[in-house]
Amino acid sequence: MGKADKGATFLNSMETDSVPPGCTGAKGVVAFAYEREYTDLKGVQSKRTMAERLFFALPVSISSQMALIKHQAHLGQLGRVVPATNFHLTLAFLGQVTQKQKEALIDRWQDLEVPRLNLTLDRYLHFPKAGVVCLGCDPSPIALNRLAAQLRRDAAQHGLHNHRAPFRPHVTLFRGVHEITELPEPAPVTLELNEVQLMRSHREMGKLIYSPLVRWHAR
Ligand code: 2AM
Repeated sequence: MGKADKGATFLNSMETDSVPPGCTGAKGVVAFAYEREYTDLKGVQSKRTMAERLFFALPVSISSQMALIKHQAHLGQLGRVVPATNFHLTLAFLGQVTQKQKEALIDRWQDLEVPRLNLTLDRYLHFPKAGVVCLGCDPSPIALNRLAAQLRRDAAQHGLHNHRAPFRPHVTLFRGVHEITELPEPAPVTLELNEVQLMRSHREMGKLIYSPLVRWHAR
């Protein structure tokens, strides 16, 4: 059975056109990513490597993006506003992934099963170390927890990012927020979740771009 027949949709060709000048790479390989979002990764991003910064995430529909934009407006200038096109719910951050690791990863997750569920985000969260303010929820539904745990365990077992903090579903609204006094009670937003994406994070002309490489749909 071919890869696409098994439920995963591959979106590689779009990626290869955006290799920055001066960067060599075979088709499908993109050569660098150097954002600095999290302190524990400082030092590794500023090198050019034949690896990509990848993560598994759930996309946010256009209607939910609209609701989240209202939350950003409601909260005001807390920090750098995350553009709506970059909204996502991270399941597992993988860190820098080589081409070989990426191929093996996609192979292992051919038959990834995506739960279909509604997730209500009902509280603002501030993660001071990461400097982000998010809309999130607690506790996480069992099906989502299980999926995040599987992806995270697999990543750690294969030499990729090892999450120490527990999974806490959230969509990041602001970055660069290190001090905060109090956050109000939010109006809840319900996300309809039915798709997982393997995402690549990179910069183009200084702009942070998240591009889906593979998509899996709930059946
Ligand atoms: P978040 O905004 O949902 O927290 C791509 O870099 C995405 O991976 C980020 O948007 C962030 O998701 C998540 N991420 C980046 N570095 C991370 C880290 N060290 N630990 C956990 N998640 C991280």
